[in-house]
Parts: sequence; structure tokens; C-alpha cells
Amino acid sequence: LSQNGIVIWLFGLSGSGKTTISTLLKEKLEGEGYFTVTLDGDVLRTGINKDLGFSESDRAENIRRAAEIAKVMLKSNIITICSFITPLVEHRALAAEIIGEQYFEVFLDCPLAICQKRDVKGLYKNAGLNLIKNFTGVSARFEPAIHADLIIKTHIESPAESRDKVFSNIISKINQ
Ligand code: GGZ
Repeated sequence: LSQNGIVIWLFGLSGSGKTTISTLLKEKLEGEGYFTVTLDGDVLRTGINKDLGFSESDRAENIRRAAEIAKVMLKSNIITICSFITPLVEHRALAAEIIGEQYFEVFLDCPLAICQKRDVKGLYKNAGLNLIKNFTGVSARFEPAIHADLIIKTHIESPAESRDKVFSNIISKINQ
């Protein structure tokens, strides 16, 4: 592959747009001829991470495994787009440490109230009724970015605008 690998780590609340942006970005990168893989929390939790729940330590293990997979991809110059809530500063620090210099962190900064209103899967409703415990933003901590390479406000801009913003920020790093 003539491309340089990178790990684009999208984080933010459930409903902040991680999967949407990830899918759009993968399509765009593939359209331009770059080999791209996506890793999604929701998906990994049905397979390799199905033994994990949502305590802070299980989330850390979820992130650790995902980051280790992304690191393997990186060795083969693959572009990996990771979508995980990654709620705590220490979770992001763990991913950054495992992946190293090709880690590119993107915060999907969308207010909780808007994520709750979107509620695509009805999870916030159930979390509010206490049918789901430890739900991020409702009954589990979420720490906003203190360091992020890029911050995207998905409640203000369109998914295509957000995708283009990420794309233009990483393109020079994969063409080096
Ligand atoms: C947060 C939960 C929970 C709880 C189930 N808290 O929006 P979704 O549904 O499709 O994606 C969310 C996904 C979060 O998994 P991650 O691996 O990204 O989380 S973390 O990085 O914190 O490990 C959500 C669903 O799982 N989900 N229960 N209690 N999200």
C-alpha cells in the first residue's frame, strides 16, 4: 500500500454521530482509493468484546482491545476508523499510548440533550427509566475532551461537512 496508516479515533456520547461519520468517511476514503477498516464499539461488543459490560474498567478493557487491534492494522499501513464512546480522559490516554504517534483523536461534541432527543435506538429512554444501568451521560460519567486533535459539532454541521472536516485534517498524514 502506498498509503501511510492512521488511527482515527471518534469519541462522544451515544447518538453523537460516531457511526454515521465513520461510515461516510470510510466511503470517501475508499472512493479515493485508500484501504480503510472501521472498528465500532457496538459491533465489537457482539464478538471479540462480548464478555465486557459498561463498568469503567470493562470500558477500559474494551478500549484497550480495540486500540491493540488498530495498532496491528497500523503496522500494515491500514487506515482504521474507531468509534467508541471512550468516556474518560484515562480511556483516551490508554488508546493514545497503545497506538502512538499515528493516533488522531476526534471529539464528536454534541450536547446530551440533543443526543437524548435523537434517541435513535430508544436507549436514553430506557436509561432514564433505569432499565439500562451505567448509561453514559445519564448514570455513568462522560468527560469532555481536554485534548483532541479535532472537535466536531454534529448538532451544528451536517454529516457530510463533519466527514469533510475529518478528511481534510488527516489526508496529509496518510500521503506522507
Ligand atoms: C453506553 C451503551 C450502554 C451503556 C449499551 N452506556 O449508541 P449505541 O448504543 O449504538 O452505541 C453505544 C454502545 C457503546 O459502546 P462503546 O463500546 O462505544 O462504549 S465505551 O467506549 O464506553 O466502552 C450504545 C450501547 O453500546 N450501550 N449500554 N450502559 N452505551
